[in-house]
Amino acid sequence: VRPDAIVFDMYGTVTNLKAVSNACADLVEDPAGFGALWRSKQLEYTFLSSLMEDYEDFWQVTEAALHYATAATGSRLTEGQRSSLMQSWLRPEPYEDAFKGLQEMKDRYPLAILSNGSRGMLKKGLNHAGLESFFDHVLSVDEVKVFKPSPKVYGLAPNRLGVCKERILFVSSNSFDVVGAKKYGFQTAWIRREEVPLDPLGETPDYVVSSFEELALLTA
Ligand code: LAC
Repeated sequence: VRPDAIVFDMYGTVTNLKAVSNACADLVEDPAGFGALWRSKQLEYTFLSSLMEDYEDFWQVTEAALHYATAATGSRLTEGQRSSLMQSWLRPEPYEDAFKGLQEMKDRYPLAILSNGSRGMLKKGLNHAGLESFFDHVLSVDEVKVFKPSPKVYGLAPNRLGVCKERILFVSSNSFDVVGAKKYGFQTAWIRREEVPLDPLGETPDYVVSSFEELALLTA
């Protein structure tokens, strides 16, 4: 596979959510359940916000989802604790294989991030993860005020990179994201970080890989 550029999803793909899990572990009774509910509501609210055409950025959506998860689980959190849970989103860590794979791919391709994250979250997050220098472009949905999987979001990449969509390989661990990216017209690779099935919607991804090292080999 030899695309002209590779574009990556951020959360759960390049960086993990360990800081979020750790923050939950310190503050709530059932951290795994709480964390999963928080993440799923966060994504649900992105979809709702897009459908209602009433954009609130990823930080606001994440905060709303945290309020929901807190209320639904009957957790008691002080304002300070809530804030420390939110701050954990600004401390993403790179997956180990992502760091290695990106190092190899960086020499061969222009690389970009295309994420639901707000500009501020992405800037702080990539800086914290030590990944800033890997990416030629960091594209946030903030620019189009709608979330993935809107084609308007994916359309940011060809525009900014100056590469036509068919020549871009888009990589995400989030099933809905690869489905949307494929529908838009990218080549797609699903990085299967968890034992979950693919959403049976739309077309299947062009490639399924288990790590960034495998992805680096595939694009060598
Ligand atoms: C992102 C979410 C989907 O980074 O993880 O866009």
